[in-house]
Amino acid sequence: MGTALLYHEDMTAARLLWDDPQCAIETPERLTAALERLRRRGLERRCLRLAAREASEAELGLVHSPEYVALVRGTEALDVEALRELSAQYDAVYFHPSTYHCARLAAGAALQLVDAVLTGAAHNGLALVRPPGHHSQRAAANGFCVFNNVALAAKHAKQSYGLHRAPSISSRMTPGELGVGHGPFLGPHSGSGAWPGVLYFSWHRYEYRHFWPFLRESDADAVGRGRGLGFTVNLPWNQVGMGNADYLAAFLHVLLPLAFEFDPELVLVSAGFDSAIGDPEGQMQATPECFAHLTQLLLALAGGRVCAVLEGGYHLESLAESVCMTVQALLGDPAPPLPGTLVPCRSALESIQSVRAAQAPHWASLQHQEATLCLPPGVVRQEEAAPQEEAEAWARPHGALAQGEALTVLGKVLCLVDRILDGQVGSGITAIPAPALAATLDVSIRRGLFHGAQRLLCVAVGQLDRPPDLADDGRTLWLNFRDEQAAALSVFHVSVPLPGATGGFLSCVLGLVLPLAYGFQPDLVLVVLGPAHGLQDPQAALLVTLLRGPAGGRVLALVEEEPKPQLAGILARVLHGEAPPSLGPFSAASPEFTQALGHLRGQLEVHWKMLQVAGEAGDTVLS
Ligand code: X5A
Repeated sequence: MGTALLYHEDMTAARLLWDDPQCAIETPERLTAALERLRRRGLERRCLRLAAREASEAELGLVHSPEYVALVRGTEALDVEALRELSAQYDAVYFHPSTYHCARLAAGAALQLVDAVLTGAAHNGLALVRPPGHHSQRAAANGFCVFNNVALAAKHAKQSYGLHRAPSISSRMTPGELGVGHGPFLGPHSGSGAWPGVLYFSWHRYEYRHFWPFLRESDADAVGRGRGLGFTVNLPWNQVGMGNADYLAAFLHVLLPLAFEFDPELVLVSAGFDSAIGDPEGQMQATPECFAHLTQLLLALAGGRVCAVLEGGYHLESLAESVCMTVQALLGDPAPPLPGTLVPCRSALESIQSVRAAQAPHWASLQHQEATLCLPPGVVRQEEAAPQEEAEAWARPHGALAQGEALTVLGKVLCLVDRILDGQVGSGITAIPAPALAATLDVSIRRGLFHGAQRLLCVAVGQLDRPPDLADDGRTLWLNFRDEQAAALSVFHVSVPLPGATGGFLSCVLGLVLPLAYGFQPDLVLVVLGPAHGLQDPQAALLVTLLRGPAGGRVLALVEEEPKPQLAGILARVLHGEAPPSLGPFSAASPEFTQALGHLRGQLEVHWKMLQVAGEAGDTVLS
């Protein structure tokens, strides 16, 4: 098990044989640069290497017409003049005598990746392929694409594995181009019923339809038709220069709420890296680390069954780095922090607002608009603890920690906090005897700040009070889920009622906790599951998984020892990078809950910009 990496050297054979500025960026070096960098970083050898096979003509027929397949086959025998003539009949396409072979390998790699993941040979994977696929249509090449690799993968997953419901969500990481409007494929026309069970999400450079391929159906209000209503989700970018905060906001406020509600069994990613900084086609600004975060977020879906297939990406340096980041995340490594302050731009928020409005009728989750274990890269160090005298000194203000087991556990926790902040250990989890939990938390926060954490996020679930003499100086952000009213005592002290329904839980986590966490950029996250925390195991696992993102994986979970001893084990596994279990059937949040949460977000979004979901910020100011 692990991460599959699919590739075949033959896919570097196709190249442009004449002068065509539009097509010149789609070069064989794209693949070699990405692979080289994976090798240099030692990432390739951590993957399960699989040589791509050719898709059969029957398999291509899952999506393409026999006539079109025959036409592409015929290009193998054409001379340069004839190739050039044929290419000119399509928009932004070139054929080469090896195109048919390459395109069959590209499609075959996507199918093989799905096989590897759905048979359990791999957890997840990446297919490094060219030509790309997502622009191609049933009977036409388009935008450098010949066969629709990801559409074929989706059909194959449905047909060969009979995934019960919802086999795939497809998210393109490319803004570069179209992404939608591929005739009957993944896109608005899927509403005809051709693609039941597929949720299609695309973000793409659009610029109010002034960008290639200039399709009206790429806009946010194209949501699918008939039975497919709401299963096409288009997020058009109307300006270039979208960056990390914009992409992250799109995930937190559009893609992930819908995807968790959809609860897919498989995630297919049309991984276009023309959304990365420096790309001549995309003109966007996302830094490579962003792809680690986006991938990590997708891994929280579908039991982590994520299949990424390369599409665009034309800036070799940016492409190679971004591919490495994606693979690192697939391998379960913590994502490096996102550079800079995260503030989504006005235009991105307007796009997010329009897609949320267009999709709201179709998705309950949008209707709220209204035992000590140390984890990678360290070894298990169960025994390690701060010296007894030191633990005693830190325990002094708290009677509950004075002696016995509580003091022993405290010694371990102190050591763990230090190790995580020093980078010797990635993350940790400790079961704490119930009477000592609040005091241990208090001491952990102090120790973290003392040991050099600039910003410490504490997510406390259950009946836990914020340590009364903790300074409200912006170094600690205290988020408490407990059974009372939503309230923001300051922008660094927020209480949210405990959501009962999965929908309420997801809106809290995606719509409040993660935006605050990403905005705060903590050095350390403490997650505490205290008395009456009320979270089901999969909810606790998802919360902990998602909180790995904003703090470079530096998460310390403190869990009440009783009454659920198995919870610590589940959390230990997700901290190791395992996928969390599914939340189970979606249940919508209550209107009261939604309203309370909406009010709270409105109060906080002036300070915490990652909370925004509309072009105009709310007008309630909280200082
Ligand atoms: C796969 C891909 C872009 C075509 C752009 C034509 N195609 N201007 O990124």
